[in-house]
Amino acid sequence: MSTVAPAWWWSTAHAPGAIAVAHLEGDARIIEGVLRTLTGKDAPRTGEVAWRRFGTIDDGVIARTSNQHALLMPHGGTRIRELLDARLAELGARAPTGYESARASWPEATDSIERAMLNTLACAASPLAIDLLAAQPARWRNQPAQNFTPATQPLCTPRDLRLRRLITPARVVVTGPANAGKSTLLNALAGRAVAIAHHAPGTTRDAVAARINLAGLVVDWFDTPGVRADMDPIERAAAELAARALACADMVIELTAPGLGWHAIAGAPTALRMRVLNQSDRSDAAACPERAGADLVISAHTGAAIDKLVACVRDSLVPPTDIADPAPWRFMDGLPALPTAASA
Ligand SMILES: Nc1nc2c(ncn2[C@@H]2O[C@H](COP(=O)(O)OP(=O)(O)O)[C@@H](O)[C@H]2O)c(=O)[nH]1
Ligand SMILES: [Mg+2]
Repeated sequence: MSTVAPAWWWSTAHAPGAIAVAHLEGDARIIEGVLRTLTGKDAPRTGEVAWRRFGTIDDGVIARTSNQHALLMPHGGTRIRELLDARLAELGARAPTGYESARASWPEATDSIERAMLNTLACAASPLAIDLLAAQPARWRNQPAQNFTPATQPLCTPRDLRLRRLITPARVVVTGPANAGKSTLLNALAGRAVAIAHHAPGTTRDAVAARINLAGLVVDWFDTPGVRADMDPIERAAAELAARALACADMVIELTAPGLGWHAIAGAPTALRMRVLNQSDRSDAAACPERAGADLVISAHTGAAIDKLVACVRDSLVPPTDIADPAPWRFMDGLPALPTAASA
């Protein structure tokens, strides 16, 4: 039996009203104990509604909507709410947190997993998340040993974590020598002038970031200033910002152009890496030595192979096989434990 404390929250606004509505949810025997101590009488049975005294605080109606859930409806005075909050806290109930807080937000959902999914959908950054999230309640319900007790141990697989990039944008950091075309590339991807692109070195005096949609995957794209010996204080500060972005990058793109060479830059050890040769439209691009080390050759000016770059970054961060995998996705912490091979 679960010993998780019951959750207690209000679904009416924190303002005076005739009636207020509060929810008590948790293990059936625990909420029955809480209601018995609060009212001095047995809790209503599932499906029943009863009038009860809430100790010396007030009187009102209790509706037992399910084994694990009851609605309490006292009068809607703010003082009554405060006193009930304090009494319920004394009895061990607490405000829902994390995974459970989804319960409060989606009363129309049929169960906890659907509420959690709707909560996540509401804050998912990427269009690619929509269908996959919508499919999750059915996948979790089909798990034989599932019990919906919030798991305390982190049970995320690498796939679970990669797929979370659909919800919270991954960080893509572009590095490379001055004049490689880093700012031009960002502007081309963003479809507008986000960064100043100019052939004078030191033009990017700020670590510019933009949230961009890479064919369904939304990422935070960081344009960094080239590092030079004679940087002024503003450029140096920008370079420090860039170093910080690099340290927590999910992906580092080394960008260069014909004649500028490859410059390996340190970054998060776990970051995915890609080498891209830009300015393929130039006449000297076909035979330049940088071509040999490039994963991809593009032109930020003409747009050549930009669609390939977009697909490549998207599919590296969130592989299509992760999306196609029919296994349930642990899209937030606190979801039920899946049966392991040993327990299944
Ligand atoms: N021919 C050509 N020039 C480019 C391309 N991308 C950028 N440039 C030019 O290269 C210069 C430096 O570009 P910028 O984006 O400021 O480079 P950054 O220093 O890496 O940010 C500018 O004059 C751009 O117009 C490209 O694909 N082809
Ligand atoms: Mg620049």
